[in-house]
Amino acid sequence: MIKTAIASVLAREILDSRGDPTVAVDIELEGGARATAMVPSGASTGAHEAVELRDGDRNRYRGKGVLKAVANVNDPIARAVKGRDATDQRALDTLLIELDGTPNKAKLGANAILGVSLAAARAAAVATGTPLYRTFGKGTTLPVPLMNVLNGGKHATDSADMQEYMLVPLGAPTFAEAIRYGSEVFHALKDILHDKGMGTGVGDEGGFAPSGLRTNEEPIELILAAIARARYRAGEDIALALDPASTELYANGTYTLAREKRSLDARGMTQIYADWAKRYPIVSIEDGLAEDDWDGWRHLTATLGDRVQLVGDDLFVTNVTRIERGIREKIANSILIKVNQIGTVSESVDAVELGRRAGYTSVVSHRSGETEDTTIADLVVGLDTGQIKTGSLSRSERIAKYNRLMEIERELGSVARYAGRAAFTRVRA
Ligand code: 2PG
Ligand code: MG
Repeated sequence: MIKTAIASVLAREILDSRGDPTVAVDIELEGGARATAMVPSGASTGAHEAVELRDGDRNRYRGKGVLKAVANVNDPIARAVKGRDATDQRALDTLLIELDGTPNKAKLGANAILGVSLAAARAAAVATGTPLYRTFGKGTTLPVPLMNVLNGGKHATDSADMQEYMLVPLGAPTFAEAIRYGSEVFHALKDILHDKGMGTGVGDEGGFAPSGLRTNEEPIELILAAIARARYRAGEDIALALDPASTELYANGTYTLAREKRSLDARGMTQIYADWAKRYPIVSIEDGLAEDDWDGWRHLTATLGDRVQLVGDDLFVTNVTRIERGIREKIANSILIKVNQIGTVSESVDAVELGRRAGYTSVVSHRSGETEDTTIADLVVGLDTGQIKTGSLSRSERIAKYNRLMEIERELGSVARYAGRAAFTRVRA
């Protein structure tokens, strides 16, 4: 008997941070090791993501139940993976991909497949007594957190059109200090919003979601004021990152900023980013243009790609085929890594490695619908990508990842290194 062979796999329906159903998978290995993984879920999803299987039965959870995905784990997948070695992630993931047999995991569901892939990784770590991050790679770098302290777009009701305004504490000496910087600025921002009579309720990722913003630039000014109030130096201690999630702003060749009653083409949007990048310490812009606006992206990359990290999220969907096209056509210079966009651990690793060979950075990312699962914290350390995006400084499904990273930093002790400014290879020192 191999102790790390899979003995049983059991899925169940749980709730995510938005109160919508998602998949949890419990795995037990022959030697008795057990682990659970929980699958995240997006709101501003890309059209080219792997399929998230939902039941569609309007009488349960408004159609969002995941009983079909659960059943797919409990029967065809469980039968196929039983007896397989959980420590051979690549072989297991290949088996899952073949069992599904579609290019986008439409048959079994990426939510079913990912639950098994993640749970196997976690169980293998337990069985072998290895820290989870070690099962993903040799990295000892703690990532710079991209902290989404102001939520707009699909993650809030009446806030900015653009989805995410993030703190980037790249000047901190350690990860734990980066968290402190972020927390202090988060609270300073709350005070500023309160003083201005603006709301201090939070959106899906724990950042403030004030109504009454006049422009999409105003959040930047508010955040810079918060950085100053917390006595940090903007650009030196803390830079900024944006995720406009502009696929959501796009229709028929036009980007609409409803709050400003403005419509722009890709060049107009690029102009805005170029102007902001000149006036503000912005080091990273994700999904500055829409998922299939390749021409626009080419222009954006040619205009800003030498100065600003340009991250493809909906553009690349953690999919090597789309990333390969991007590299070939000189589009973007960084990849957002979301495990549920592609559906297995191994394919996520492939995306990072492909990017690395082409000089693209990678940002490991949560989804707006999250759980208490912290696997991505270990993934980013093991893979050594140097950047993570996992939300604001509130809501425990976000904080759980930060707490896990602080634990890893302590555990690594003197070999731990904080990625800091060096993680942003496009940004001049
Ligand atoms: C994004 C993500 C995570 P969602 O656009 O980057 O912040 O949002 O999970 O809703 O796609
Ligand atoms: Mg995004």
